Amino acid sequence: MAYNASIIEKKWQENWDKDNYFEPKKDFSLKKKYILSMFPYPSGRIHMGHVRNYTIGDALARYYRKIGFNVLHPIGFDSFGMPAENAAIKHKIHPKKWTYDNIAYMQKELFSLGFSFSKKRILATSDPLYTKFEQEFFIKMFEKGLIYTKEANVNWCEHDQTVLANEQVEEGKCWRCGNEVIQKKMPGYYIKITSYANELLKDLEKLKDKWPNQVLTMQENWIGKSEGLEFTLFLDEESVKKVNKKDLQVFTTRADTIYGISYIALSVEHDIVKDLIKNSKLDAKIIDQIKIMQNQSPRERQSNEKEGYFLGIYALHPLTKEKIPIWVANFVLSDYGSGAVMAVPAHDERDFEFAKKYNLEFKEVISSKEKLPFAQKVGKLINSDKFNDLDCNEAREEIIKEFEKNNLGKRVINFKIRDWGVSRQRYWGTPIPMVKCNDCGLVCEKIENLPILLPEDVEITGEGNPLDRHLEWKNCSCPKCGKKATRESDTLDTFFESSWYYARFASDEDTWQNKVFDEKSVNYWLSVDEYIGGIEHAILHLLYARFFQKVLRDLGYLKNDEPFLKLLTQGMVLKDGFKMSKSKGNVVDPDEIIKKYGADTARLFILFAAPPAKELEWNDDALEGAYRFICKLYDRALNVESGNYILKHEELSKEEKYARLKVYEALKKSEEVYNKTYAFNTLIAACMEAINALNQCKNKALEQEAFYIILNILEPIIPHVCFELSDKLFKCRNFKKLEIKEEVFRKDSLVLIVSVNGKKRSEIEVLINTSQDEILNIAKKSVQKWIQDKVIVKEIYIKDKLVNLVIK
Ligand code: ANZ
Ligand code: ZN
Repeated sequence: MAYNASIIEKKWQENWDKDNYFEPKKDFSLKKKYILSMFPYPSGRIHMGHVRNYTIGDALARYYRKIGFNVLHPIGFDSFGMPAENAAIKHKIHPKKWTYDNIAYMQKELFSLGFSFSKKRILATSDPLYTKFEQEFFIKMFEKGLIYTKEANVNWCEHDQTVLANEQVEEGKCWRCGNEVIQKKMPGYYIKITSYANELLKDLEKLKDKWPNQVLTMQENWIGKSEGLEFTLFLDEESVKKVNKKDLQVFTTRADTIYGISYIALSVEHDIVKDLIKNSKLDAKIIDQIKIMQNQSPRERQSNEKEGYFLGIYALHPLTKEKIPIWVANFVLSDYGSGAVMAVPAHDERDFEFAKKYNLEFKEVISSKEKLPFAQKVGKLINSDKFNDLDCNEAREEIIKEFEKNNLGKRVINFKIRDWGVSRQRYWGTPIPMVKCNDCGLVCEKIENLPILLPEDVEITGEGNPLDRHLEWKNCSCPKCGKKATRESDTLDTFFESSWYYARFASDEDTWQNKVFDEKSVNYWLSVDEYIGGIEHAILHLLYARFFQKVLRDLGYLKNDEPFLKLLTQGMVLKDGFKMSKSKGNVVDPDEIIKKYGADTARLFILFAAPPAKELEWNDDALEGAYRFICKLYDRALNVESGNYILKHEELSKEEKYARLKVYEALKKSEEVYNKTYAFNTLIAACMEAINALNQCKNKALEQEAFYIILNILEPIIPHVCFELSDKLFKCRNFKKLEIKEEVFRKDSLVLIVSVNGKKRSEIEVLINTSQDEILNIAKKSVQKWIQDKVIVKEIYIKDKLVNLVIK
């Protein structure tokens, strides 16, 4: 009977369904594993990246189930977001219909791949129940002061007509559509991720060696902690008259270079700059130039050539009281530190370039043999008065202390991370549950009125937010005073939804209707033990979710500090060297592969082609190869005879012993791979080797044992065919943890070194258990030509290692 994937796969998928095979057990005394692959956006169809993501997760989930763990392996859909609206505009189909049709289709596709997901815990983040609890979180966070509104410059994508969070701007472009992002002043809701900056940074230590280093470093840099001195600079008398200000604040991480200041640089948005412009204290031409810079995005300013203008005012050096010129410069960020830099061109590269361009002074204050500028952190201070000769690290401390003692400044910690703006001016999202009342101001919706759902009768044109035009929905009564009021029409950033779905999954589905999390269940299942997903979320989702876990902990909902104990970031799937994508026109449709070869082939290929973290280059020949391997496995296994045979290791031939060794090597490898390295490709290779070695063997008992083990090891990877074969051969549907038999690794014979007068002359192979006398005889024969005519004065035998003959 030839291998027929479609019949076998359909049969086993039905069997698994019937038996609720993959539902998590509700017995919390069992040891658990929570295996989660990042949930998909319902874009329409699944792609190869999904197949890879879920195959890796599924292999782990099936492995842990097999060795006795209670496994939670859920799936859902991240179903709010822009593409649904874009489809609505393009195809005149309602975003809700588009989304839920896609979900239905993709769900079918996912289950056709045999993924062992729980079917009882499927959710979509656009479901009313999900919205209800999400809005509850929003209100709890607002009441706790973790959410606030402000009008600020935001990142705006003209193409998508919406605001973007800082994390969603990649190299100045929109993370979704790639359009250049512009700045726009707008009101919006912000979440205080900054108040968790320290903990988010500190807890990265808990993830060390469990998350890829690259991800940890990216998060560390994004949070961007730096410690330094913030001090007050006083303006000289003349300048005070010009700007009506006495002083300004400066932040430096290099207090040790304080005697090297040659100018002060202010950002284009600094109050002093605005003041000078307002009061026309600058040359009209310069004002025009500054205004041009003000209208540029921070990114544009940074990437342009260094540019600045002298402002005609001076500050007094805090220690020497010398006059220092104050400039405005495009390289100074307005929202970092205090938007002002003490420039030390001798030791800082940016300051150096600027000083060179405008012919400003250089003052060297750290001795070094290198050429300027050297942003070095070693060396002794020079030209620094009483701090001369101190090591610069030491000097940094001493100078901060001096400032603190004289009340001139203080030690501060600055973070680069900014609060998370979550307002989106779009329809297809979770409505922000807030109401604006003329009398009461901003009021939270009442918890008992949740969820506030989207109205469905909207017209989506791509212009403006349809919720703004839907007056019936927008006009409401104030939850506090009952008078006429209006709803907030912005919706939430979809990353708000994806920040807590993992915790919702951990809650018992029987309680989903009534509460967001049932305590026992979430305390048992969380944290996620293995999280698998794309590196593109290194900051974005993975930072937001870590933040949410801590917030939900502090609101009393959850217990742990971190959501994901281990993280595996899978590499991209490429074809012809490029990421598979619709726009490149190089996609391979998983459905086609399943139709032609079956799900098991797709899964085997994906795991065999590359280790999970590496890029995977699509290869049609390798896909064929995977298919042929499964056919061979199928044929070969069906030749294994049933019946009771007892395996006696001693009675196996040399080839058979070798084949058995290969089988057990694969078994050993499987433990290492599933528990530690995830190098499934090496495990598959080991199984292939074992099957090849078995080709030479006739022993029926050995064949039975070998195929029992191989099917067992491969079940997490190619489950359908393995279930089919084990059922046929062994009437077995439950794979068990296997034992490693040491006898297999025991060797029959030994190789010994034979030396004469300490010099190696030959090697001999002897059977284990050979007597010492016999060994000496064999050894002597092997070195005949060196010992003939000589007298052996001593025979030394070191067990299992060597024989040495001393001759005269
Ligand atoms: C003097 C100095 C000398 C500096 C030196 C560096 C090297 P991090 O480490 O990223 O926190 N700085 C301060 N505020 C700034 C702003 N708003 N825009 C641009 N640069 C700003 O960077 C801190 C350093 O960046 C500070 O230390 C300051 O320059 C500059 F050899 O002060 B430093
Ligand atoms: Zn009111």
